Amino acid sequence: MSALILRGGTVVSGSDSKKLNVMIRDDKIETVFEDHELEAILERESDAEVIDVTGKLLFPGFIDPHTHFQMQASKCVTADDFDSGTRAALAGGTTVILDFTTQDKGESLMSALSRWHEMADGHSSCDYGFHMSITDWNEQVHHEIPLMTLEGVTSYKLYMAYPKLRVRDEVFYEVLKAVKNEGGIVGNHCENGDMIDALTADLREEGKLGTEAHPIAHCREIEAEAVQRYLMIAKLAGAPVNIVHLSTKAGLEYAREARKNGQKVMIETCPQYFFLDDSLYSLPDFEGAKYVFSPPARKKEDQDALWEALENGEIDTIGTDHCSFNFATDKHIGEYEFSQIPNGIPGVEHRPVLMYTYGVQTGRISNESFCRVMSENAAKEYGMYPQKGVIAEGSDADIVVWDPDYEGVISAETQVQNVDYTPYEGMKIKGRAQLVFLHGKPAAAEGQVIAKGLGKYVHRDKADLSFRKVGD
Ligand code: DUC
Ligand code: ZN
Ligand code: ZN
Repeated sequence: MSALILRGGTVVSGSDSKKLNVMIRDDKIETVFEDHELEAILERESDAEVIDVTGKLLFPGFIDPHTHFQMQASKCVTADDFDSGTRAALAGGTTVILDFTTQDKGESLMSALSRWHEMADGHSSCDYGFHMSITDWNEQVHHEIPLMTLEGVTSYKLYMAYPKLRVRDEVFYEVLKAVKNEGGIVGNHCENGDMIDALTADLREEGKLGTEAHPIAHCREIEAEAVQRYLMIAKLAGAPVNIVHLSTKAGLEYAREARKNGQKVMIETCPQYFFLDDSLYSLPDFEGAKYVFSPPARKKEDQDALWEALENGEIDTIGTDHCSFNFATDKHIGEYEFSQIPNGIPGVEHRPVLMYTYGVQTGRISNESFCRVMSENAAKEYGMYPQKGVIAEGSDADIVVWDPDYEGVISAETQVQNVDYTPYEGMKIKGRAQLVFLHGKPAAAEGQVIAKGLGKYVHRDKADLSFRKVGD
């Protein structure tokens, strides 16, 4: 098979950026080389296709470690399934998504995993893997944990909230110990479910049923206490932990303290916690429902704390929690009471442009930090490195040719996501994925998918958490 050469670009990794050429053969990166080698290589590879990417940045394909595609809520299902969700991801430069497989009560983990494979296999345009959400823990499920490792599942999520999903603290403790033995990692939805229920009951009694009640029922203390409790359980279990979708300054401070005391704590946050605030819940005409997700959008003080943490390298990964519900139909299920609004927002398509525009272009983070939180760290934490997360010899040829100068505006009208709004409507962006290679093939260009259905299941290995040193 003849080679493909990307010539003249700047290859970005988590540690540096260098002007380098990249040669792809079939689905792998064959070599990365300097200009002085170009002539000899072109002579040897006389039938190679050469694409000039001068002035562009080359990033390893982005990884979104947090999506919910084709997720069943109590009265509806998400607008994006694996078909549209992975196309939207790819269009924006994301070449791997990790979705949440959720065990039903009484179900085996194997059965839950098979259901997710059925939804995703043959329907995906970017690569995908699965975290496992355990909702019903027992001895049989315990024995399935090593089996999950063999199936390529090394990360888990448990919930402290949501009646159908949440598990008791002792289950957290048991799962943390079992997953630690497998070299995996457990994430937690850090919200105190009992207190959400109690505050919701109070709000109902007071007749406060509009969207502005959502951030009250899910107030900051609800998250902070859950973070603190999770860290205490992890300490007793002697296990590393992942705090997913962290939204508050108070939660961040607990995580910092635990790190200082020697615990291995991974932190994920999401674009919505940088860009959206709780004033949105007071919008007229039920518009606030577009922003009903959990944990909710917070206050400026929390946003500032998260930006500072990102700048300091304290945030490991940025996921989207993409969970799209149409405003015109699904969100209106909760028209008479906020607690009935299906929780979630879209974001899988726009995460790269948002974080690049408002993170890199503003000078808050470097291209290298962007590379770490958008790709490299997730590849390591979730057992995919160096197959994913780096442009290097032998890695999968998943490459984003990034145009740092493109200017545009985010709009639902032009998005690939199959949902009737975007929470980022009208936001200006600078930079975008001009060309996206998946397994060595051009799969998306200028915001549109050009090769559908190339996505494969990523069989993942143990977590490599060495990039987060104990104590930092
Ligand atoms: N939060 C949401 O808003 N939706 C899906 C799951 C979650 O944790
Ligand atoms: Zn969650
Ligand atoms: Zn989620």
